Amino acid sequence: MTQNARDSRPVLYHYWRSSSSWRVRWALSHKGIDYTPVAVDLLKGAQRSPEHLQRNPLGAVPVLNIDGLELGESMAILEYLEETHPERPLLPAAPRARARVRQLCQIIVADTQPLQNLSVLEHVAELVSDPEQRRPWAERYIARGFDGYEALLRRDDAPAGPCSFGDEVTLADLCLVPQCLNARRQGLDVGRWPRIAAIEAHCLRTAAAQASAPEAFKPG
Ligand SMILES: N[C@@H](CCC(=O)N[C@@H](CS)C(=O)NCC(=O)O)C(=O)O
Repeated sequence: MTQNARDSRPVLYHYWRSSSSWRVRWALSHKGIDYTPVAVDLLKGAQRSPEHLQRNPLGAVPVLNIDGLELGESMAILEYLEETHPERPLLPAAPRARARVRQLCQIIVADTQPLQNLSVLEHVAELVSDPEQRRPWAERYIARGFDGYEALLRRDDAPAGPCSFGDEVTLADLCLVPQCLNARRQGLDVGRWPRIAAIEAHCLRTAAAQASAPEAFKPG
């Protein structure tokens, strides 16, 4: 890697309303890392362009170009930022606590969001033509994920505090709050999960959440 590549400002390929992109924008804002956002218009299929497939063969955002590394998968990006910019940590210090935060992240990142992302819903629409019949698909998987997340928050060993894991914002919140927006877009009432709704309200009052929120990147 050349020194120039290491020194240059990171470039984030993202889409304003993508929850996976918001996770990364939020981490960059939280850690005070200056970056250049480049929009990839998912509604126009720009994620499947040869140019973007070169960046990420899965045809998805986000992709962060940082330190000469072109990195896809939001969790890989978040962990890289955490390791290279440990200031304002987004993971607690103790291994047991870190493991719990990562478990919460995976409920959203692995077991909820992928089941209701754009390409999956487009495919479901090809298979089921009636919108009323296919609507429960996304609802079902988001509700399943939120039920599990809320149950973990209610366990006796969960630390008290306004965030998913105690008092400080962690990677778990960066995964959860954007998924709340997805839930509403799919017609769910997030109030069904009172702890999740309270965490969302708390986090949305932070400067980094607001600076990275979809509305701040909405085109035109
Ligand atoms: N596991 C990936 C998921 C990325 C993902 O699903 N991105 C969505 C936007 S939130 C996307 O690019 N969808 C494009 C498509 O489905 O065609 C990550 O965490 O980065």
